[in-house]
Amino acid sequence: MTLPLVEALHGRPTSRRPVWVMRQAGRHLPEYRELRERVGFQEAVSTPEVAAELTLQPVRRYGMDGAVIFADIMTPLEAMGVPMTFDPGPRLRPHSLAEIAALGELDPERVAPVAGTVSRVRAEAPSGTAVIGFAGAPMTLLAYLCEGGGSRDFMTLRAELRRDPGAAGEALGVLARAMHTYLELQVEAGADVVQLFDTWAGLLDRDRYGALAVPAAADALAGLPVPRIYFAPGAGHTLDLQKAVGAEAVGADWRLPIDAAWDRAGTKAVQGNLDPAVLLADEGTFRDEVGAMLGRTAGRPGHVVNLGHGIDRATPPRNVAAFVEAVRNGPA
Ligand code: 1CP
Repeated sequence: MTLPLVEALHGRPTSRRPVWVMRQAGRHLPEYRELRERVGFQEAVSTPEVAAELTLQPVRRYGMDGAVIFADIMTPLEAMGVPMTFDPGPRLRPHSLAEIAALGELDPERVAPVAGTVSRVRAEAPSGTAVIGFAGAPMTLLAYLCEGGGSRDFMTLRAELRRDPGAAGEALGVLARAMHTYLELQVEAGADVVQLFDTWAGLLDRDRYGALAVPAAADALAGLPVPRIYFAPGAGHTLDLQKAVGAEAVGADWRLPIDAAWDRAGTKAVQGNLDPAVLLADEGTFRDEVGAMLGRTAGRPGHVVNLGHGIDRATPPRNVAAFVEAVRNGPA
């Protein structure tokens, strides 16, 4: 059975436009919050039965074309020996570039629970639903490691990239190799698609983005035998550089019209790009915006419908259902 999500990522025509939502397996869902009252975040990620259940909750509820594995971009770093907690975002000790380069390789055994989740989800998901594996892009992982957690502007990262670009390149190389291993493992376990999240790379200027973030992301994705999505929100100023990552698709945030973002990137496929805030509005309002977005790519195979970033946790589930229905009833 062909998967609409996979077909679209190859730029081939599909009978329906595939749709899924970033952060769909999370806090906007009452069934997620109910389960998380009993199970901590890290325990959920490292228990394949629980992680598979959380992955499948939104698929059952909405009939999404993609099931994104319940884990975090920081999960493989924990497996590489970086202690952290989640509150709700990751918190860890700030690391020097030399310490990051010394993290070495990822031992696949230590991320075996994620592989277990992937194979469970592949076995349990509806046959037309693609299983989406993912990793954090090296630059975004470097940002969390240098800073010791989330930050509005990741000033430490931006300073470190200038202080010692050579050491930054080495640290990125180590992270790229580890994420390549991690993604390979997910593909072997049954992932049909992979996505690389470069959430913070958009904070960089074009020079550093092109010289450091792009080659590291390309190395993480090189040679994987499934279609690949590269997503760097807030990075419209680098869309023309993103093609060199080598992914079949780029993710587009909501800041540019989807066709403009797609043309700038010049990739086979594009994913996005409704503003997540739209789903907080009333249904009449967002139906118009969904229609306008679909109209911009009508008749052009290769559009995977999604939001321009993760779903907001205050989003009413009925609006997500209405969004999926509007896509299904829209032009192919
Ligand atoms: O309390 C909770 O429920 C924990 C919140 C949470 C969840 C549900 C975190 C902590 N991570 C996750 C799951 C998660 N994270 C998924 C799988 C579920 C899905 O997508 O449906 C994925 C793909 C991620 C990826 C992720 N984690 C990104 C990249 C995506 C993006 O939105 O740009 C980033 C930047 C993170 C870091 C992170 N982990 C958690 C939080 C709250 C954050 C972001 C905020 C911060 O940096 O502090």
